Amino acid sequence: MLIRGNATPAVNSFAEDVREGLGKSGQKELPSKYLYDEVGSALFEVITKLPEYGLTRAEERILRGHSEAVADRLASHGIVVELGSGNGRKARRILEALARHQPTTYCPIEISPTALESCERELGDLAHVSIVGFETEYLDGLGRAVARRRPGEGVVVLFLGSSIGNFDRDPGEDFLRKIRQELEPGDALMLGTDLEKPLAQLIPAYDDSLGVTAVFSRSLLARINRELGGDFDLARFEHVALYNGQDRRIEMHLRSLENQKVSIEGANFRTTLRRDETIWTESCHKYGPQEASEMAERTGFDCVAQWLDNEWAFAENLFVAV
Ligand code: AVI
Repeated sequence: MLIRGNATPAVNSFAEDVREGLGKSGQKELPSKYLYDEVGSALFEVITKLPEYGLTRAEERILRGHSEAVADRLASHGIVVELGSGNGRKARRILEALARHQPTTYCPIEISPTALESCERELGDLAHVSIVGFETEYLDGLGRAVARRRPGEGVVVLFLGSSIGNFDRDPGEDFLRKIRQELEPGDALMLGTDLEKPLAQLIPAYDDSLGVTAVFSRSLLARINRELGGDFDLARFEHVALYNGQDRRIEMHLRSLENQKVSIEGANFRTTLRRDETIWTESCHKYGPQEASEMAERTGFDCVAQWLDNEWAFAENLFVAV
């Protein structure tokens, strides 16, 4: 079942966000959420398969190896809500394990109807699992999924893939607090956090040899051209992934290769870019292994378990709402 919500950010708010981000007097920026339209999400799916990007495979190994242990701790949790499920593939092991204890409802939350349809295709064969997808923003969907709980039934929220890392640290914790507000004590949150690692490994993960991440980043300019009537010449921008050691994050930027003017008719906006000036498109924060339990403590959870991958520094953290 697919329940539609207020998913589609209005063209107006896209235009407004673009105008605001590119109109800044200092560092120009574009909100990374606009990278994940149908085209960007398909490109991100390819990124997850790249040899340089070990994050997704690390998380899959952990989930494959430890889903039974998770399910044993969460035996009364019959509702699984995944924030940003993509095609739902990562939830399979957890759902299989939980459904061995009781019938389970899987609620993927996505702004993309195509992703929700692939969840149904990907997971429709699971015994004792019913799928109720919500095409809406994360917190709206979470509230609606939680409202389906029966008396005594627990909820598990999956926020996987280190998506928390795409928030700045303080707003990320605010978001965890908002998740907590939707939950009851004893409900759980599985939170994936990508860990700090040597730059020789980290930089290529965000600047791969095939250039897929560069295309992904530039796809945001193509989206502005398509949806807002922009005239970005994509060939005049180069993808840059740099590590900000103070904030412990990868920053993805698009660097202007020359002095240029850009006009975005649908946003009623014009700007100029100097040669080497950048547009900041995404941040990917990295964590210390102990940082998740500190975040849990500050946001109303207890980190009751953590699993690490042996090949790629990544942590899957199990939080329980206190
Ligand atoms: C979606 N998110 C967790 C990815 C990351 O690693 O932060 C986004 C990404 N951007 C470029 N490569 C991956």
